Amino acid sequence: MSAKPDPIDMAKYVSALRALDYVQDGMRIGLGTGSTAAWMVRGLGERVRRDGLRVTGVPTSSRTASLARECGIQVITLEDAKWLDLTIDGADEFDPGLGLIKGGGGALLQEKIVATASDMMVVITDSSKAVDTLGAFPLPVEVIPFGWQTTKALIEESLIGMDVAGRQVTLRLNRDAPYRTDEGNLILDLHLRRIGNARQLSLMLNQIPGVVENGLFLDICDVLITGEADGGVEVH
Ligand code: ABF
Repeated sequence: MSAKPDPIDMAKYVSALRALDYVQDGMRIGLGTGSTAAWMVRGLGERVRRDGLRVTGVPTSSRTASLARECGIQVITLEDAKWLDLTIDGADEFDPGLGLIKGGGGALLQEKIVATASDMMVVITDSSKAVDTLGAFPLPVEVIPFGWQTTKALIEESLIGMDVAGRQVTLRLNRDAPYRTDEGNLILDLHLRRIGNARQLSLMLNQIPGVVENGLFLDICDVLITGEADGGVEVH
C-alpha cells in the first residue's frame, strides 16, 4: 500500500491489515465506514490490483463507496450481493463481550444492515476504545426528520426509567445545519456515560416512533482486532 500511516494512525493501520487475513478470493465483503475502515479499503484495493484478488464490495456509506471505487474495488449493492461472506468495519467503543457502540461516523443504519447480512463481522479498532461498560461514547440514534423534536422528547422520557448514568440528548449538527445521514435522517447523540443494560436500552429505543435504529451492536461482532501504535495487534 503506497500511503503509510503516521504513528497516531499506526494502530488503525495494523488492525485494518490484519483483518484482510480473513478475506478470500471470490468473497462478497461489507466495507465499513470511518478512518480505520478506510485503511482496510486501501489495503484491499492493493490486493485487488497487485494480487488479482477477485472480490466485490458493498459499502456502508457513500463516502466508503467513493473510496472503494478509487481503490479499484468492484462496488455492488446489497441487493446485488443478496448476502455477504464477511463485513469489516470500525467501532467507537467496545466492551469485553464484544458489544459495540457505532455510528460516530453517522452511518450506523447501513452499517448495521450490512453487518447483519453477513456470515461474519470483523471489527477493526484500537485499545483506546476499550471500556468495561458501554456508554462513555455518546450513543448515536438515527431518527426521521418528521417530528424529530417529539421523538427526542420521547427518548428523554424513556431514559428516566433506564439504568444509565446520564440522560442528555443532543441533535448532531454539522456547522449550521442538522447532520443528515445518507438516507436524509438525523442523528441524536445520547450522553449516557454508562449503559447498565444495553440490550434493554436497544429494544426500548427502537420501539419509539420516529427512531430508525441505534448504534448499539450486540451479538453482531464475531472477531475484534485491536491495533497498537507500536505495530502490535491483538485478536479477540
Ligand atoms: C464506523 O467506524 C462508525 O460506526 C464508527 O463511528 C467509526 C469509527 O471511526 P474511526 O475508525 O475513524 O475511529 O464504522
